Amino acid sequence: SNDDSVVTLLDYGAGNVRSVRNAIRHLGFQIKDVQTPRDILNARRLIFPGVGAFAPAMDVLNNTGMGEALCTYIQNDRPFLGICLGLQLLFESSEENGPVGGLGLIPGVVGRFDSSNGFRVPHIGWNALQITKDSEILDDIGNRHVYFVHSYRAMPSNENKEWISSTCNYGDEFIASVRKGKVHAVQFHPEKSGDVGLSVLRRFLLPKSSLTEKRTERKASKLAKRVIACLDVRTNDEGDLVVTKGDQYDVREHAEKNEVRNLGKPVELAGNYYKDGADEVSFLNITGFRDFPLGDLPMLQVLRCASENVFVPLTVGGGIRDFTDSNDRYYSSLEVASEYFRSGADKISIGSDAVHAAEEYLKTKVKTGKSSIEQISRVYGNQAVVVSIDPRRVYLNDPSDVEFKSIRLTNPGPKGEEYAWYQCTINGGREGRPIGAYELAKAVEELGAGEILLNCIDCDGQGKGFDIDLIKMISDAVSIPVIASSGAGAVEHFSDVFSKTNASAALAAGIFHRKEVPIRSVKEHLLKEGIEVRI
Ligand code: 1PR
Repeated sequence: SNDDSVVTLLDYGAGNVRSVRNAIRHLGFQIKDVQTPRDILNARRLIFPGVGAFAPAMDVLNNTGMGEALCTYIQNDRPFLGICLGLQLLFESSEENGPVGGLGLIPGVVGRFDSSNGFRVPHIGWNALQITKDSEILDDIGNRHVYFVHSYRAMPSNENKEWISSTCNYGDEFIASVRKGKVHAVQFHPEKSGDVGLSVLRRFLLPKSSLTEKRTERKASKLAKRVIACLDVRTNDEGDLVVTKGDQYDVREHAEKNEVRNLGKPVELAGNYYKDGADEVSFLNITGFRDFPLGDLPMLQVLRCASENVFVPLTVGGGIRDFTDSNDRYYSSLEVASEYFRSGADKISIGSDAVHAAEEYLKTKVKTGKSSIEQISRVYGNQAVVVSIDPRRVYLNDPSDVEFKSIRLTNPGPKGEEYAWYQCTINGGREGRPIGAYELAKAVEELGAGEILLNCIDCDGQGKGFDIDLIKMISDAVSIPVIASSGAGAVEHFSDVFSKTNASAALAAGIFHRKEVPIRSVKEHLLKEGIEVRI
């Protein structure tokens, strides 16, 4: 093969670089994997998508001699693109479980975002850049948003300012990209930033002459509110994996045959939603609590296929827990999650098992390190662990009737009840548990969840709007991002949830599947209402 079409990839095996691979291939390039330090020195161009935590990554680089090779390669001004941790490792040190020494090529310390000033950590989502110098690979970005997901960041200083090509604002002004000669690194994820991200990769991969100059206006902005399309997936009675959608979690047709509602094919719908402007796509394997997900090869196949053409973050949930199969083979929830990550997921979502873990934690006040949330977040980072809450409203006349946090309702209950608490459920709403959504949210944040997907069984599929009372209560209680879910039926419901609560994202299913409102219209409406979105 022609050398020009080959890209060398440094994947030290710590996590999911499938999306980077998919994006490179999508642009028509072949990948050569680094096996030895020599492969780094011989690369024509090198992409280093850092994944996982700083310290283990540095251990691998130091123990294999790759770190030294990387330093030589970069000091010789050879074409390099670092992504996310691949940017952070270039600095002197990081505070992540540290201080831990880095490659030391750029002056500065990588520190944690400060959540005390009301900014949620991790910084997850679409943000715009302030481009400070000519950086070539960023030339198509203009004021469009790119996707970030991280809890640590490097800050601009006098010592490193010659490196900085763009910054971003999130509580602090932090370094979004660096560039010196042919060496580039970005804190955001070009492979997850849709078209604009692919253009960054293209500009790095293609020699300058083959690109047409394109400059747009540069304006900084703030973190965009995300619009997420959700695909509830299950096997129908014929054994095919279909996208389905319930009313208050009931997915049966209630016609003569009582069959599972079939709204289309998962991979196809995910591709459509990506093209229509979804900021993320979620797959929930809604019968995962029954079937062992690693036995669920079709779902893994769905992820593999979807991630080839969808260049925004993918979340998958359903059945993530420790499991012993019929042959007495034990699988940890970490193994289950790892299989999902390898197949193309960027985040995994835990429902039922998070409820068990939170109940246990509240009872014992001890973090055992053994829960699925703890195991997975330790290896893949908090940002990769979403907890899906499936609460049901329980009406009350008097808030002191329960030990759980209750709220005064904006709209009283059917018997005029003025209060409610939100009871967590497991197994797709089939079983109520003695814990409220508020208590669960706080507990899972402490255990290491990086985001909360907040459903509401009462509102699911009703198209009457989100449960603003619930979403306000939860998004004010935690400092991790909250995704509002259940009940969207019109564009106004999205502006409502963003103007009345601190939700970071809104997720919907039925409204998109039934093609009532395209995602694009939701975004246009939000923009018109003065809410920051990625267009
Ligand atoms: O418990 O870890 O195995 O995870 C199971 C996952 O599957 C959980 O995230 C749970 O929310 C989900 N799930 C289980 N049963 C159902 C069901 O519908 N019978 N679906 C289900 C959850 C809720 C949302 C839905 C929104 C928006 N669906 O995902 O997409 O409510 O819908 P709308 O916009 O149409 O109102 P585990």
